[in-house]
Amino acid sequence: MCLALLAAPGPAGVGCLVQQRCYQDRDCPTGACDEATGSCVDYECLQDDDCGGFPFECVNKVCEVACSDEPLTCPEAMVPICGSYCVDVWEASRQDASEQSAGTDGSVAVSQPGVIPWYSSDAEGGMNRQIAASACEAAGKRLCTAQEWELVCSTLDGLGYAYGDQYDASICNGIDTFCDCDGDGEPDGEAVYPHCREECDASFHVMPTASFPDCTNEFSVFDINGNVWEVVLSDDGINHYRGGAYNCSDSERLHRCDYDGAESGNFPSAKGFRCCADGEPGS
Ligand SMILES: [Ca+2]
Ligand SMILES: [Ca+2]
Repeated sequence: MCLALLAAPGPAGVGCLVQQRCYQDRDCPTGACDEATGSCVDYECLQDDDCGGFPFECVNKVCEVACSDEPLTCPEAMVPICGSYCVDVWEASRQDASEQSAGTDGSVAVSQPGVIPWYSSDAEGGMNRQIAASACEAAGKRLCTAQEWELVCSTLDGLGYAYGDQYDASICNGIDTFCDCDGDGEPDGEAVYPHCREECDASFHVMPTASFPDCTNEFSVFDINGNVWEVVLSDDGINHYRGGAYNCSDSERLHRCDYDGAESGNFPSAKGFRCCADGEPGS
């Protein structure tokens, strides 16, 4: 347990913070790194572009979301966000994917329920922002930015997870979801609890998209937390994955909407994506 000394700013969401320091902005999921002190500080924007552009704007040096009331028409299997952009309802999959197989056709990304998503655990190029972006572009879409992805996950309410602020091991596909704590050889269903995997057997595994009907939010997107990580657009030369996966040893932390799974060595595994698109004004 880490009970004290948390008042000092530090890398957010990393558990016990006392011995930790940040080295760059990506160590601070919701802010910026003051490299002189190694502390996370609130990010200060100067212009809207610093926040990612519409619907994100800079108000008094703080990035805020300013939605449009104008209707936006999205391609099939996508939903409009904030009158600004569209996002895939389901994690991306290959067009020959099935309930049992992720498929092999790497030509185009598809958003569909009930199939194994397109993902890779290969540390070397099995999945990255370039592969994901070109698969999205082949579908007439594009890769989501980090800001877009996080708004889809946390909504305008700034939630920790799509389904709420408290980690619930049974709602999305994480490492605790299939805990068998009563030892009857079957997953315990709604009786699973945070970090049960540390005490009980758990046959954690990837699942077809939309297998968890409550793993969604007001935008009606599915599996934004868990199942497979989702790479987002970045310009710092590093692959950034969001949302956590089915096999994260600390799903409570890594599934968070504000957690940035920046690629490092073999981390993360189970890397997938979902596409965004600009949409068409009007209904
Ligand atoms: Ca059981
Ligand atoms: Ca996911």
